[in-house]
Amino acid sequence: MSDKPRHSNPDTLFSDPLRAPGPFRFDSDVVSVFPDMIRRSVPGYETVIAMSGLLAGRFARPHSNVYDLGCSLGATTLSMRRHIEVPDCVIVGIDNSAAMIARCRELIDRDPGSVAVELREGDILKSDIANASMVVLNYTLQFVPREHRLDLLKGIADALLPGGILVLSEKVVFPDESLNQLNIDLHHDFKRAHGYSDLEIARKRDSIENVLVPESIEQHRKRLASAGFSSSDVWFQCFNFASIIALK
Ligand code: GEK
Repeated sequence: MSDKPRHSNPDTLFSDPLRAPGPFRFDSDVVSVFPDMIRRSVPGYETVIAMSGLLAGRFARPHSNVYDLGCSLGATTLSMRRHIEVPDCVIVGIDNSAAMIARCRELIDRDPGSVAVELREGDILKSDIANASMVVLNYTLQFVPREHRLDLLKGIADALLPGGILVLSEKVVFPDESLNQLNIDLHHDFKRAHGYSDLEIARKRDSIENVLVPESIEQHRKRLASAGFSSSDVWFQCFNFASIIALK
């Protein structure tokens, strides 16, 4: 499976102690280092992206749409494109960062895959989602204000065809305080092992606080049930990063 990370500049965004970090934004600076940043920051990222492709191979239906919500540079879109074999299936990638979508377009244009890909610059809370056999939210719901999460998931459940699937990957918190702290510490060990300094880790944490709002696996599963999904469970977890599949 060739789901290797594509070339990216090394992420040094938080290495300069004299630069005030400010709240994290998906701007052109982040875009230029994004593949390196996410691979070194999210334990299990490459596995989740590769397995999203396998899931698409199984769940994509002919004459339907497959959505990649918060598609960033299209890693999930490209992985799914490699595995979808049914006719007349369109992958719709949506992201509200203009810089992300512009770069994503270049990468998709370069990809030889034959499955149709439609990219939209826009807010996933306002996007039309319909006739879906599969929807993926890989590390995106955590950036959506909590008060809008249920409505978004209800819209996804309504848009899914019978037998459709949602893949929801998130940073998570744990109800048990000791386990929560252990998983945070292990995540920081993971980042250190990938070359981030303690200063970079601390500055990124300050910058992303209040922008990325994680919830527990229990909270996600409860919300998925309220949104209309008949079953859900974790299929992958590494420290405080988990991926859930939910069936309509
Ligand atoms: C990957 N899925 O490589 N509407 C549209 N896009 C949004 C919104 C919104 N309301 N909120 C955030 N985003 C990707 C990684 S990154 C995760 C996803 C991370 C977008 C935002 O612009 C960014 O591109 C993406 O969601 C989150 O598998 O950086 O930790």
